[in-house]
Amino acid sequence: MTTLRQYLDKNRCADDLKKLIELIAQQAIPIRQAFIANQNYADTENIYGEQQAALDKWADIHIINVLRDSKLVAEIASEEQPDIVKIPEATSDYAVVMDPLDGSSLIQVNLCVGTIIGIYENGSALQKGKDLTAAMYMLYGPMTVLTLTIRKGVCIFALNEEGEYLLMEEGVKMPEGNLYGTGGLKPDWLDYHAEFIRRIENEGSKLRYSGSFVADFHQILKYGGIYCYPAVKGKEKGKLRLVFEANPLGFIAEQAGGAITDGKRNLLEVKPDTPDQKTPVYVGSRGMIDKIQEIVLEYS
Ligand code: AFP
Repeated sequence: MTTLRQYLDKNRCADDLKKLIELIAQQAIPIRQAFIANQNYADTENIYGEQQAALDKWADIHIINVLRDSKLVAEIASEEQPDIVKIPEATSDYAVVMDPLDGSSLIQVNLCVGTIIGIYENGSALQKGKDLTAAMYMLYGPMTVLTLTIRKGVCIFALNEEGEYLLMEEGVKMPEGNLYGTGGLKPDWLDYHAEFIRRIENEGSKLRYSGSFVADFHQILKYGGIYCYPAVKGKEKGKLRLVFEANPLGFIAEQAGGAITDGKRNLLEVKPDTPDQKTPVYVGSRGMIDKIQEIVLEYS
C-alpha cells in the first residue's frame, strides 16, 4: 500500500511542505493518547466566550510547540489563541491555520472529533481560502484518518498500528448525495434557510448532524449532501470561523468537486480581515450549493 511519504514524493511535494504535512499528521498519535487524561472542560474561555475543553487546550499548545521547534512555520493562527503566533526564528515561510480539536463538546461522549489544518505559503495566515497550499484534517474516530489535499485532488489515509499512514482512497469525489446537517436553533433560522431545509427534506434529504463540523463534513465528503451552519436571528455571522474551520474544509470540498458558500458568495474568495472572523457556512455537493444560493437570491 502507498504510504503518506510515498504519495507526497510521487506528487513532487516541496521538501519543507512534505516535512510539515508529515509532522502535523504524526501529532494524531500524541493527541489520541491525551484523550483519557483530558476528558473535562478547563476553567478558561477562548476569545469567543466558549469554555475550552482540556483536550482542545492541550492539542493547541502541543501543536504550537511542535511547529515552533520544527522552524518550518513563520505564523500560526489557532482558534484557541487570541492572537496570531509569530515565529521569527523560522527558516521556512509557511503559515498554519488550525482548529486543534474541532467538535470539542463531543469529547466527553466519545463521538468523532478532529484536528483541522490549513497551510499557506508566503508567511501570512490571513489569506483567501483559495490560496491554500494544502489543507488536511485528522479524524479521531474508530480509525485515525487523514484527509489531505495538496491541490492535486483529495486523498484519504488511515493510520496503522506502526504509526504509518496508508492510502485508502485517491481522487476522492464528493457525490450528489442526500444527507444534510444544520446548526442553529430552528426558531432562530432566517426565512431562506427554513425554506431551503423544507425543500431538501421534501426532496428526500435525510438529517445527520453530530455537533462536530469535521466529522459531519467527512460524511458529506464521502456520501454527498450539505453541512450548514447558517446565519440566525441575532447572529447574522453564524458561529463557524472562516479562517480555521470554513476555509480548510471548503478547500478540500472544492478539490473534491464540491463547493462552499455563505449563501451568496464562494467563501474561498473572501479575504479575512481578522483571524476570528465568523461566517455562515454551507459546504457540500455542487447541486446543494447551487440550490441554497438560488433560494437566498429569491429571498433577497
Ligand atoms: P469547536 O469544538 O472547535 O468549538 O467547534 C464546534 C463547532 O464550531 C463545530 O465543530 C460544530 O459543527 C458546531 O460548533 C456545533 O455547534 P452547535 O452545538 O451550536 O450545533
